Amino acid sequence: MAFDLYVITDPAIARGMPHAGIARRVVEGGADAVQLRDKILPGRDLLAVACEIREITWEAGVLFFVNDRIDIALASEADGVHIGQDDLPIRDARSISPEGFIIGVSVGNVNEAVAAESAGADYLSLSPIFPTTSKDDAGPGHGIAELQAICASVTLPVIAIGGITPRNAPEVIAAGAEGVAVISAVMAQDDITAAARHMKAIIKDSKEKVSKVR
Ligand code: TZP
Ligand code: MG
Repeated sequence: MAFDLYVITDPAIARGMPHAGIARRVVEGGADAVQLRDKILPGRDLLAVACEIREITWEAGVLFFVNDRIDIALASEADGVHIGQDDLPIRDARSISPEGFIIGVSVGNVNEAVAAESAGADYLSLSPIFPTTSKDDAGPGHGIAELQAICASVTLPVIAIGGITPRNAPEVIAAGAEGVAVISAVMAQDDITAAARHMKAIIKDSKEKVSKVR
């Protein structure tokens, strides 16, 4: 699983561009994973969008995740689902998933990270690392120290989310994150493809520097 650049779709931040248009552009810019996140669309419409993104990501060999909705992830043959602490428990999600289905879990501290790993998550995310206005209830930033502590306490890949920009991405990777997930650093930019390409280059460069040091 390559997770360097993981992009979460948000049409509002992309000034009205639809989810599939965003997916097409970020895939062109080298995103390794796309997550469809929409808290408003009815299930039927969300499934139609998921199927469109599934086509785009399949063609490009990019991972595709659906936020929260395992039903939509399964029906669209997504690679996986991304769930939070209040969503379906990991073991229940696993029990209705096919072999190889990827379950990502949001965690907020070391205890939740260790619990998610032992319940069978495939990757974890910590959010927000830095303050962000892209998610209403994101809360204050956890900071780099919490990210480091989580990365040190599990063997699963940890994705860092929230307030990540080309400027601070290197310290996030240096703290042990396997990749970064972004909305505004890519979607709020005029050229979404170029912004994704720039972010990906910074992440790859940071990972190379980290691997030389370790
Ligand atoms: N989950 C936690 S923070 C966040 C999500 C979806 C928003 C990340 O957006 P940005 O613009 O990259 O801070
Ligand atoms: Mg959620």
